[in-house]
Amino acid sequence: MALTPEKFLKDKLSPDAFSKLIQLRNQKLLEFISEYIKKCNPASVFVCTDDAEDIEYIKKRSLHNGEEKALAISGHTVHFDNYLDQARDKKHTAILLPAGKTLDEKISTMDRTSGLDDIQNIMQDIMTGKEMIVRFFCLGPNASPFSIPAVQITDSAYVAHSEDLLYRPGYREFLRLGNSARFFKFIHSQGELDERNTCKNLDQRRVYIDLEEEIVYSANTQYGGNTIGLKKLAMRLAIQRAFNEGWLTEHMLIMAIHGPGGRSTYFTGAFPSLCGKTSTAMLEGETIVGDDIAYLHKKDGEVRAVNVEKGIFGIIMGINSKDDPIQWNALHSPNEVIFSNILVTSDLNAYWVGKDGEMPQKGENHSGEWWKGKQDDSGRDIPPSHPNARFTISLDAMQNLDKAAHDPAGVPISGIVYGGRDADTSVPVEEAFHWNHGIVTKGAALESETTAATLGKEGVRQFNPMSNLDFLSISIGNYVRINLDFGKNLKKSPLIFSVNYFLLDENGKFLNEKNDKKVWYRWMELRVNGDVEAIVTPTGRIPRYEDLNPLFKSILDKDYTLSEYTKQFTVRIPENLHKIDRIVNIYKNILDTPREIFMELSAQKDRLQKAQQEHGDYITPRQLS
Ligand code: OXD
Ligand code: MN
Repeated sequence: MALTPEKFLKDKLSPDAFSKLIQLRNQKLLEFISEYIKKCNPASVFVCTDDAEDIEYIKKRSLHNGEEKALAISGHTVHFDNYLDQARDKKHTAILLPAGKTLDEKISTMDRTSGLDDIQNIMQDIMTGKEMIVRFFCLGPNASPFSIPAVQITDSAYVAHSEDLLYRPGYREFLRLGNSARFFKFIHSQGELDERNTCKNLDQRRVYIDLEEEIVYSANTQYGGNTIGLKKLAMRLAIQRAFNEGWLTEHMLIMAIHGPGGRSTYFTGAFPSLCGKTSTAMLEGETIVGDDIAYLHKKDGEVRAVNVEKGIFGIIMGINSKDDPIQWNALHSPNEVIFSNILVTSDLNAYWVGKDGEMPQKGENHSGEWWKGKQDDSGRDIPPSHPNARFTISLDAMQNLDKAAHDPAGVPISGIVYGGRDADTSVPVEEAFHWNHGIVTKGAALESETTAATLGKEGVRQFNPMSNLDFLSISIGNYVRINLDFGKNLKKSPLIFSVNYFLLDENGKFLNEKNDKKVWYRWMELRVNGDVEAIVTPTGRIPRYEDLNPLFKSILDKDYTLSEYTKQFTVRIPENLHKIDRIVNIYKNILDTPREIFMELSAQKDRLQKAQQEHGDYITPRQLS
């Protein structure tokens, strides 16, 4: 007769580990853990509670296993992923769907039965000789109606350590909820490792999301975006839950912009990876709630949001003391930081592309021993750090953490921002006319050029609704529909904006500097509070020169000229019309596209064509005011 999970666990685990699990009084949890101990067959199991000594054990294990190495500054470590495991593997990531169910072809899916067979084979005995770690987390603030408890099983102490910096502790949450905990489940194994402690069997790399059981499987990979279950893997599960329950899971930062008289106005912002999301959330003078994933609920007619995380898995390329003083300080102070895929110099310091100072001539990086001029197998120079090299740090180490960051009730949202990597179409900042106009033309129509955050070619313009395409577990049409519906019955709707940090002039030069965004956010803050007027264009409302000029002076000490303003805010009619055609064609092929999409896009096209007849292809703000 098969043993009950309790009996199996009692035989298999140390008395200490068993007692930690049994205290949680959750049968489903015991079943899940015992099933994967049987399957993965680890040599031992460590159950990690929220206690400091358990957490310390994980950190020590990571160093002991060689998954992380200590650097010169106290608390800093470095981790390397395999040279070919440096980003999210979209090709081997799939949502498992039961027979007969389909999603749009832009969402990677797979038949559930074949997917489960495949992953169960891969997971068989995958932890032989290794220690399995079981950890508990809380997605969102502790004891909050927004939050979702989660359990992570992994054989990587690096993954478990990263999650400690990134997520709120969950053992007590499980204790509090007992059998009523509706939790997400994550099971990860890095599989066999090579002499550098990086994954050997990349051909067996898999990330499968089983919506039915709310389990995510990840195997033969170490890169955080593929392995840190609670990050982008949990997001797919949460998008489905949000859809079923009428709230939103978004790829969004949350921050407070500090306007006149010390007022705090909260914004969320959605950007694809490597498009300035973290640097926006970190703007000097403002305060951060979160930089990547938000849950949004409606409460008493108001939109409120929480940061699902409590730390940053940020892109390090380009961080320098002038543009990013807060991150710079945090990365140079003795606190816990895990660097990944940077260059480590012989004196154990971290170097990355875009850091202040001279580039070292040699060191260790994601390719192993590195020297200036080293080339890969195809003859391309290997940069000192990978463009997707990261740092993992707790937000508590940041001077700019917002005072409401851990509030279980979330923060009230007054503005929602969408931005992508767009060389030629949208102006640097623009307000939508109303909720549906914003959701459709700024969010659902978002396009961005691909970046190093995912494997594959960079710089290709891609459709990426709300910057969330990679993480959707429901159809695109349904996803846009819930965003449209979310705007109904609000006492005061948040204003919706687009930003574009990547606009180029006719010679391919950026029209803005990195820090100009400080001004755009202060302008949006003034708009939300009704303090400034705006100019109406066919695509939305843009700032007046007379409002931006003093903001540039006071915030950046810059003399912002009328000619810069005119170049940046000229409405580019042909580019905007082409974009509408591209987006309409996409939505025509999506089954359940809400009709509001076609209505808003067609109205925008009419406005653009009318303006074109009156003013020509390129219309300056002066012509419209
Ligand atoms: C991330 C991503 O790591 O979106 O946040 O790739
Ligand atoms: Mn992200």
